[in-house]
Amino acid sequence: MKKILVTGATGQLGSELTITLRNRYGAENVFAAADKKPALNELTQSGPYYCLDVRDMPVLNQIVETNNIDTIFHLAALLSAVAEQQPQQAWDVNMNGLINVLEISRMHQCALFFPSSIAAFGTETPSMDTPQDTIQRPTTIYGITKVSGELLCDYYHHRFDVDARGLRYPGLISSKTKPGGGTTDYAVDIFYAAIKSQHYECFLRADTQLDMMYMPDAIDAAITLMTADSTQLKHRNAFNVTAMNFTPQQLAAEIQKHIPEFTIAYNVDPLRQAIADSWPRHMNDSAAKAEWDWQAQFDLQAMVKDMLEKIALN
Ligand code: VAH
Repeated sequence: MKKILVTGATGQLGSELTITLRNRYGAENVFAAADKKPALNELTQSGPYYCLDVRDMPVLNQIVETNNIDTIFHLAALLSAVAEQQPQQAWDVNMNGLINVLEISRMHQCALFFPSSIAAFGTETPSMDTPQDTIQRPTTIYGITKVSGELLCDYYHHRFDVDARGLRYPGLISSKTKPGGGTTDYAVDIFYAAIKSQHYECFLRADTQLDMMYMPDAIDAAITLMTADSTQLKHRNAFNVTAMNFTPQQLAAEIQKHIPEFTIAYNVDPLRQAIADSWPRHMNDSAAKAEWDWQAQFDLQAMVKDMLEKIALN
């Protein structure tokens, strides 16, 4: 990877991935792009930044051609809950954006990273120890764009030899950029509430068990996959990866070990509860471990400690 483009660079994953890539590959070699100009911050001040709507093929092509981009981390997408409120827009951004990036990757021989999700599975998928290869009939528009994206990326690899690789991420937890419009956002919001008011009103049921991952592991997984020996990859789009598994009740109990006065209440959002209930409880990520040595570093205890320390400093 020499010249890298990150789309959706102002998002929860994109903002931290861009900074990490700039630290590793040189700020001048990592081009951040997002659909609107954010406030001047570490992202826009630490390296090149473009305003880009990924549906705008001529602008996307011009950015890739001008800068000799050889690797694209395509993160621009509407997340599950916000997508469910505007399914046509979600299909337009998530799928027309992806087909544009795949076409650009084909024309300019770029390697491509595509973030899929546990959302790519549905209620007929085995919910515990969810296999790498299994039935995928998601019931959300976000999940439909993710499984369609996986199939498109595999197609472009087999048909046009595009070096497309992807991960099925669980919920991501980060201290720098809040997520926008996801079903797992509670697992980030709860930390800010715990520090600010020692109380959090959770929009998912107390017993909603989901796979989760701390941002440093999510970034490490993306970069390790994209730099892995492609001859070792039996799967490509997209590897199951997970790091921990908990319910809101279990997360609250871990926070209470640090903030004893912290309390949680539950005000279930039917839309986001229905989305979460359609996802598996725990994925099997043995294929990622076998094919490119995936190994998470943060478990629930380590993540909670680090999150509280980092947010307290913000
Ligand atoms: C969402 N954070 O909630 C994303 C993610 C597994 C969840 O894809 O939509």
